[in-house]
Amino acid sequence: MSKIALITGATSGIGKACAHLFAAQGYQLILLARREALLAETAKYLEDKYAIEIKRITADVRDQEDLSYRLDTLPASWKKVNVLVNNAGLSQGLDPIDKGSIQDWDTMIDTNIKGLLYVTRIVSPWMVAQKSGHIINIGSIAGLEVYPNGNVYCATKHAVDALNQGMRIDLLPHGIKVTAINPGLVETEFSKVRFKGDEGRAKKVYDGLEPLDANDIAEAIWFAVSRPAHVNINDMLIMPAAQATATIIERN
Ligand code: NDP
Ligand code: 8X3
Repeated sequence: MSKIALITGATSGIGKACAHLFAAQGYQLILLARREALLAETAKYLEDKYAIEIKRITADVRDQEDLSYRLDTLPASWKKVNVLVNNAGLSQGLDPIDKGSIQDWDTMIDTNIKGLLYVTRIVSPWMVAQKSGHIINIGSIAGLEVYPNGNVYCATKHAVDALNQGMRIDLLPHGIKVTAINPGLVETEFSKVRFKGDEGRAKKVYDGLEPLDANDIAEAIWFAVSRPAHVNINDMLIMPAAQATATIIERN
């Protein structure tokens, strides 16, 4: 059987670009996200184009019980996951700490930290049993720096950075590689989601610069995954050429 990659957040942006790239490399895919119709559309396109098999998991990474049920009931042959891309994540709002929405904070913490942990807790024992695997955690420049009003989103991505390091230590004896991919500005649905559908505000984030696109990040993920067995990329920080730090951006 071909290699298997499980990609969370596969309906859009970086996760969807990864699904396309891994499919092109002949991987069988387990694609997970909440929007069933988009998941089905991507899966059908890739199955037809690359003659690969795809399992769709319509699930919310915050719902531990449902997630557990859906992943645990996969056939045994599909649990031989070679690559897990922990990508599902989001930002909600951009407010100072004294004005932040508690609901936004809960959503980010539950998705970016707890959701990533829930998926990892289910899949990592499968990798331990087979004594191999590669976990790719999608962090961010926001996990290495803190910017004004980024407070809770930055905290969740700092947590991803810590978890990435912790996973690497704990899974080292089991032959499992762990890599963080930390992007700067990537134009996806991310800002539309952050600003709750305000397309004008979302577009302004990328005004006057050429941001990364989702495929730039998928290619970096593929680079990490395709290294020889004795090489691990611990982490990678990838920025648009016009962005030096989270806040220093050259706009024309
Ligand atoms: P998108 O909004 O385009 O994609 C996010 C994906 O995550 C969607 O497929 C969405 O699917 C999924 N998702 C969100 N919440 C959940 C949930 N509760 N359960 C399951 N799936 C979920 O954004 P990006 O592609 O940009 O974001 C991907 C990752 O990259 C995130 O972790 C983000 O923090 C990170 N990142 C993004 C950067 C950027 O500038 N865009 C820069 C640095 C990091 P659905 O809605 O169907 O569930
Ligand atoms: C997404 C990049 O700078 O909007 O993680 O936080 S940023």
